[in-house]
Amino acid sequence: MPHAFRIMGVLNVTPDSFSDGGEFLDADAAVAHAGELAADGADILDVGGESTRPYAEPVPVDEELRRVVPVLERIGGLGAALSIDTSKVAVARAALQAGATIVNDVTAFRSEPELAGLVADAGVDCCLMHMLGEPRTMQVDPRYDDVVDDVKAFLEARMAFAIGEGVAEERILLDPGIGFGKTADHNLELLRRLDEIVAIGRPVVVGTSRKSFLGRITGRSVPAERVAGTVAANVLALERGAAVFRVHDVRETRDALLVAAATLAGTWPATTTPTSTTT
Ligand code: HH2
Repeated sequence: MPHAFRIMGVLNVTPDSFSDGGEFLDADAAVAHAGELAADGADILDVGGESTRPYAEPVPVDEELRRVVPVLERIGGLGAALSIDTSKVAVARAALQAGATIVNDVTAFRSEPELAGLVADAGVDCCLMHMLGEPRTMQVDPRYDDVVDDVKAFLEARMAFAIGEGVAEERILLDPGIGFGKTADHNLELLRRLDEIVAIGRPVVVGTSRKSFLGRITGRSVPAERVAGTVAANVLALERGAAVFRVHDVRETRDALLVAAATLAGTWPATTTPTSTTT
């Protein structure tokens, strides 16, 4: 189906995430928020215990486990698939045991290459994301020859690595890594030419949600005030073929993408029942 999409709701069990740090560090608060995200229409819940914001410090494995596992164990019945946002084998292994079926690695198996073997053996999905450098340094003067060509070549190489480690190609999702070692212009160029990433042939994930380039454009310095900017970016990404939308604001994103998809397709989405034909 053209422009089918899935929404990945962000569940950050962290004290320091850039837009919602500390809000859901407590397991009860995280579980309650997961329920809201699922009720709002999240198809996937992406649980993370380590912030990847610029200049973030790494989190020890024990602490990351302590944050995410108890939450994953309690949110499996919400009807959404569970994704673990981690680069660590030990965290991914525990998360898979606790019900996750997607490994979202912002380092695309560069941080711990053995993670590819775990994904292969478990037969689960993985998201491979582009990042220039690492969170502590990625926003220090990022440069590319051609950002889209460079990101595309990187993703193709990481996909080849994963397949070489035994991951089935149909289990791989790709993500250009909006905001990860990119200027605002790099992010805009990636979104404008997203069809070139889509052309690789795997479903593309986009994570624009509340990110700082939206604040640069709109003048909104508070991340939670960037929802409309997020929605605009995601609608255009849908038109260019993105398949999965990683967002904090599931309800607003879902409504916008349903309308955009219906407009692009010329048919009503199967998931909604129109209540009126006159308005
Ligand atoms: N962005 C963030 C974290 N994980 N994963 C993918 N695949 N794509 C993204 O764009 C992406 C991601 C950063 O957002 P957030 O989780 O809200 O912030 P933080 O890393 O500070 O927890």
